[in-house]
Amino acid sequence: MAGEEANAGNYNAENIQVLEGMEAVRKRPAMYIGDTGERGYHHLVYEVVDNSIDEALAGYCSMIDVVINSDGSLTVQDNGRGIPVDMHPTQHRPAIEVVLTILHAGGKFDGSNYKVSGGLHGVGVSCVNALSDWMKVEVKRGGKIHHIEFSRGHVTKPLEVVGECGDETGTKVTFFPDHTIFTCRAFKWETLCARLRELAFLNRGVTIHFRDDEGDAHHEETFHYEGGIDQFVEYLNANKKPLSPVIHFEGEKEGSTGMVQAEVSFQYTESYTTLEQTYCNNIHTIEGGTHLSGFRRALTATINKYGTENKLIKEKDKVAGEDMREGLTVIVSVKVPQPQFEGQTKTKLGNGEVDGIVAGIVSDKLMTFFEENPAVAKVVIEKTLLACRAREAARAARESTRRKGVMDGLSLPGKLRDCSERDPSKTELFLVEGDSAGGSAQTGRDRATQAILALRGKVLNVEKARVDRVLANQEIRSLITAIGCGFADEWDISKARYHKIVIMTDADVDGAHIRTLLLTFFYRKMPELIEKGYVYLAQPPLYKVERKKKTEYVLTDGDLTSKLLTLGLDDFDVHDKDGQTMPKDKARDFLTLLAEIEATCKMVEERGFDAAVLANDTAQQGSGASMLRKEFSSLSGYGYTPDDWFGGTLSKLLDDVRAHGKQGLSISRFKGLGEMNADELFDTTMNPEKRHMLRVRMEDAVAADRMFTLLMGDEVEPRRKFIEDNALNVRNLDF
Ligand code: 0RA
Repeated sequence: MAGEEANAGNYNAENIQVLEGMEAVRKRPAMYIGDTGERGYHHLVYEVVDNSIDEALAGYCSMIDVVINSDGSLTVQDNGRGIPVDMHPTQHRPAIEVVLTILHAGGKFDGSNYKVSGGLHGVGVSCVNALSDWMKVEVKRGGKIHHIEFSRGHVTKPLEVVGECGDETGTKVTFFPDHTIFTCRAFKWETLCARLRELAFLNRGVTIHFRDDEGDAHHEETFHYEGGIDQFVEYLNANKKPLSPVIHFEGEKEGSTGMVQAEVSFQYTESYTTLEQTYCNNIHTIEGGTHLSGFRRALTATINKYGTENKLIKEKDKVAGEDMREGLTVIVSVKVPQPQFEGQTKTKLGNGEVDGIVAGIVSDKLMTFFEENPAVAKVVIEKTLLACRAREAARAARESTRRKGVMDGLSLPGKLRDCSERDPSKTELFLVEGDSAGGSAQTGRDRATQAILALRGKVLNVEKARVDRVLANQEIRSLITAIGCGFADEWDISKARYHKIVIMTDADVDGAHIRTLLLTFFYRKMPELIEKGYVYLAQPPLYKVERKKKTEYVLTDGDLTSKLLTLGLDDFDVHDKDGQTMPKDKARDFLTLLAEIEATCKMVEERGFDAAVLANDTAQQGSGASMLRKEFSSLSGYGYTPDDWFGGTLSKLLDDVRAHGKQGLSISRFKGLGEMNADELFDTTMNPEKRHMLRVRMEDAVAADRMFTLLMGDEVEPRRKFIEDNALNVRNLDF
């Protein structure tokens, strides 16, 4: 290894410590960063950014610049104090080397301020170094620019001064993850954006600038929120109708391990859902914990007290905490010196004293707020009472059906065609729209392990209904009973009757709508099914392609094009602008690009734009325009211009090759699942040996919540805009 060579000849106790630490991380990367897939890969970035955030929290840094570089590496630059570069008193090496090569040495040496952030694993930037093929660090400090390089955690270029910087200070870390360790290959813009935006909300005033220089996309965003978590709440509620202003409280109190700081920000909306996002030291505590329980306890007690004293809540109203949280969006953010994380995913705050600290801050201030804003208090309590009555009605309805034996799994819904296997880890439930597809699925299925539930008509939009209406809906009752876990208070994941619940809908607008309604239901009412990875989307083929006696099924339009082009190019030569024959591989790439250009032109023209104008005018905005320009810039790599496309030369070439590929083929497009016969449906979509299914994952709760309120909520205009903005991503749908 390069690092070992650089240090060869002067091994001592410290070198061995470094060697062992870095090797330990490389041997068991998952133990240090969670996993070596997409999550771990992005986690590297968070570890580095957290150090800069710490500088900001300590009051020394106002700006953080993150760039995905064109070579796939990533740079984080800040204007903090800069990592110390002087000799370390006991390690006899520059301090920066110690910080970057010794595990857990990332914290400040002087102990003056505890390390506040630190990602989920809080392992420090030395782990990132150990897991990077290379890392380059530049520090501006004491008037000089210092530079040092590493490979896989070992120094390859010792610290040296490379220039002067006046009174500027800061740290710039660039690293390239080691692809022999990670299975992920690239940083995702959306993933990093979500976390950087969240960090900017949580650390009011910090400016985080983010740019993507990889590929042709060139995204760029700046996150800066003077309003901090108040603006976070506004962001989350962007598509909901507010019932109250955003209310903000903060305070701090000495705890057993040092000063605990807490801030909460919340707002009531007309929605029927609750969104509670909690953080400790900038870490999203997905499983909640003592900060959340403290907030809830104070909210319940204060609303009860105010409501009773002002005769808005009567003795007979049996309001529960959950009633008071209907339509509530809240952010709780605490800073705790020595946080304890518990729970299955170690994202539940355990420090007991935080409950009382948060509750104390909220109760005092909320009572004063209600007294000063009686109109808001009244609206909140009215909503609470409505939620309470709906919950009571739902419970009464549930009890009466239970007496009739409908909800207890003893009597399954009549429409369910169950399987014979009883071990849920081996069984699958297919949710199908309509009777004709249901019929094919029933006949084609493997009766031992596959159950079918045919849903008639549209599933209720649970985003717009209170719990009593949800439970009154027949399709939803069938779903609840078939799945077997119960509902709300009685929910029990261990009773799931299937560990695969597969949404199987047509690839058209209606199918997409039903799929969204079902996903909304699962996300809002049975989120644990999604968290556990039990929910899947079936991927039925769009086309049937027959050649001679052979039948093939094709999943997407893109796959069909690619198939036709491959067949078409078999005995068809393509020439470049100079008349030279293109090699087959290149010809294929070229024609694939032409097919993309064709699809994009069609898309923008359907939306009423002139593709030729969009392609040439760089002032034109919108995803269609930039995508087209990107495609034409790739085209210039083959020596062709947009005019060659719009003039017809290239589109004719594409048509010719495709027509050639089509010779002897018979292609039919499936309009819906019902058009497939039972065997076809099983072979292409249900057979575990051959099918393609997508597992639904809860990647980002913030993004998911916003999307569901956007797609299913009341506000029409933002929904229209969302669908228009994303129209390019839904080429497979029959719009
Ligand atoms: C150790 C000590 C000090 C700062 C840092 C590390 C530090 C690390 C990183 C990583 C990225 N940006 C960073 N900025 C600072 C304290 C320095 C002092 O006391 O002057």
